[in-house]
Amino acid sequence: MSSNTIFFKNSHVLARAVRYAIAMTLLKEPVCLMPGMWYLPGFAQSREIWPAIRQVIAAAPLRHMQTQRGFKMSVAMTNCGDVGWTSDRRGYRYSAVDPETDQPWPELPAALRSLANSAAAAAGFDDYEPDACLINQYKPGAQMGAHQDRNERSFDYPIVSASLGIPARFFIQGEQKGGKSQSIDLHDGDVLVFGGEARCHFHGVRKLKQATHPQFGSVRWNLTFRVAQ
Ligand code: MD3
Ligand code: FE
Repeated sequence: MSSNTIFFKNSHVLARAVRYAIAMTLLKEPVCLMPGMWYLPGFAQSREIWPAIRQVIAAAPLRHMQTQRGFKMSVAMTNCGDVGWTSDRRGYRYSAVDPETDQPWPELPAALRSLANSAAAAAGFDDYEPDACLINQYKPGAQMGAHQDRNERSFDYPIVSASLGIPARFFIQGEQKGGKSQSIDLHDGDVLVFGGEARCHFHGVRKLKQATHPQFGSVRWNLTFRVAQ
């Protein structure tokens, strides 16, 4: 019997883990999943960037922002960088100050800047210098409806997204809202880069299922790096 034989009752679950491990160890190159959308499985080391995230949320606490229609978002958010994404009854926009404190957002920590820069470079975008990083915290039940990110001054720069903690199903449509969705489950460390024609596609996150991550517990974090100004 070969040394890599596996007998296990839940072999379908295990097979998924093994497939993922193989992808992580063999994929040295980013994968293009659709024009402009690059998948870098396991690119981010969540343990290495966690201190930077903790430092940001200590200075600018997570909050559930309101939509223009007055609904509370199920995702808790904060920002770091020169500007931060905020939403309230007046609408959404980038702001140089945290509206909760009227103080500037915390600086973009070097560990986060370097993650965004190296992920963008791996996907073929050189000299990526984000000026904003939105930090999203999802707990089971949280979701993000289909939307476009169009508040940035230019769409010439990619958006880099890093996921930490428990998995979530990300979906992406096209230029039209409600078009056919394509989905991918994002796991701890997975990075996506959206440039070119994927930059303005509608996208969102399905309702988060209960799960536990050994480091983060029942939480998912998502960092989105943007060139906003
Ligand atoms: C495709 N965040 O913060 S990350 C967002 O997982 C957002 O928290 C989701 O959508 C999350 O705006 C998805 C992937 C993502 C982010 C921005 C994009 C995909 C994108 C912008 C344009 C196209
Ligand atoms: Fe988005």
